[in-house]
Amino acid sequence: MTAPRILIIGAGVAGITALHVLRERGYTDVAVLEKGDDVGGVWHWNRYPGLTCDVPSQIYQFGFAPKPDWTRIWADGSEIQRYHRDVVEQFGLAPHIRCNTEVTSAAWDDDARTWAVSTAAGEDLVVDVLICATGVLHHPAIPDIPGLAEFDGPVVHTARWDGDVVTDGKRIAVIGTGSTGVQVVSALQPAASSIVHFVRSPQWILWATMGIRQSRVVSSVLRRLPPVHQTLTKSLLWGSGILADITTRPSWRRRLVQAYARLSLRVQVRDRALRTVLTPDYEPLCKRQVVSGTYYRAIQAHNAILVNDPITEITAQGIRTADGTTHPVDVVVLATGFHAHNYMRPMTVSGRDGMTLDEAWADGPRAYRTLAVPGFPNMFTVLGPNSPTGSISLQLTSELTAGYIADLLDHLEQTSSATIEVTEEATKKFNADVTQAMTPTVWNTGCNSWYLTPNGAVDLWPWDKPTLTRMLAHPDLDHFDVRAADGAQVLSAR
Ligand code: N01
Repeated sequence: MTAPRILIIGAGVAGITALHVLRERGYTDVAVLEKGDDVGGVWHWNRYPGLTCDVPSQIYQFGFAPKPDWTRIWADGSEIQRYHRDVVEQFGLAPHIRCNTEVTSAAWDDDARTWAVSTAAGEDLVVDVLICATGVLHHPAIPDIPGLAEFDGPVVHTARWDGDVVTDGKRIAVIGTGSTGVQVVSALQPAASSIVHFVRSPQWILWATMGIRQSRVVSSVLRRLPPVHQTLTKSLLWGSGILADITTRPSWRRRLVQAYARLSLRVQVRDRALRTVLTPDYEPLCKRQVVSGTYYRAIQAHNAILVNDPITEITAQGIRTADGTTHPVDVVVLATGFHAHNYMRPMTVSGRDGMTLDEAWADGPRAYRTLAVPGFPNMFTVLGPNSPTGSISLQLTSELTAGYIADLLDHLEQTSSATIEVTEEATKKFNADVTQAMTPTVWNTGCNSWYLTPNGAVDLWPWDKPTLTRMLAHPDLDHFDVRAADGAQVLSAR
């Protein structure tokens, strides 16, 4: 295959990376379709008050687009979103990206060996290669609470924040205690009339001062001296690699971080009864770790109430809990997370012999090394199943994955082949290795988190960064079935 027509779905971190890498590798016929009206993915969709990235900005950036002059050590959502727009402009990616275009279905045509793609606007496209960069935390989970639709005021999910909703001076309810719930409570509490935080499961919260500014002097030095900036970034990336070690294998370092999480609660919450309510019944780090320097102060403020009684009903005026209390509120904020295992669904995807993705994933999402699914030729995922969302840089992972896909496409060109599909055997072996390696991870120590698929598997990368880098460095062509245009198998040269 020469000059394949490539379609990338999604213009978030994964899609922007894939587009840039493929262009750098000489692929010019690349289009990106994006459902939203802007690039940025989660950073476009999430605009709730207090949105901050809890990964240091100097490593929350593309390797190909270093930014020395972040204004904060941990940037807020709007600065990260501006960075994504700037990268798209700076690298000339904009002409390839079409926003406001939702892909609704993609079907593999066995005869033509192409993908037939349809959009919500009724447009039909034909491409040779499909890359799904559709994100993980994208589909908001709306809780099934009786009466939610009857509430007589604004109800807003954090991932679809409505800037017109007034929260200052209002009685606010926040449901959910993940990273988002903790950030939004901290941000809304100071100006609220009252804020009630409904905590079904408390989270361990690591104390860190998130608001530190990066001084202009530092920005100027990093801008003028790229080697210094590179050294800083490399050091931080090396340090962040420890997170993968801590989470995937028991060690003294894991115990140290866990002790720090317990200490963070103990030191900041002196009231014994409140501390008991805020103490989770599982190990720190088991869920996606929450980091905050403000939450414990906010929840102890005079206008804040923590409620851990289960919610039974939402009425027109408030939220009722199992003990019979009704908490009157004006605004309900749902910080209730995402359907994290949907990936490209609800798009209808059908592969070879008409097999749908729902059928292929009937037992939960699975892929080969996060990026290919048997039965779906010439289709790839970036940040697909078992990606290291809990431990390793997603920008790095996206770059490695895109490079790997480019290697596969190069192979198609070099062998004049038409299709490439990962084998069932290699995928089964990879998934068996994942299951085995997941045993000693902290995510597997008995908490309920969005990392778990409905059938209880941990949908994360169970190894460290060197393993990720090695597995995504170059394709093992023996794990792929390569075919010529007439369907004849093309054997690997090795
Ligand atoms: O979502 P979550 P999130 N009644 O799934 C509760 C990333 N992120 O948006 O634990 C009552 O973690 C649910 O309770 P329980 C980060 O990766 C990053 O907060 O199921 N409660 C839980 O407390 C993060 O992990 C940043 O018992 C209900 C909460 O809702 C990921 O996004 C910032 C309920 C959902 O927590 C998701 O975080 C923000 C119900 N019916 C987010 N249904 C950074 O800083 C659900 N809950 C990078």
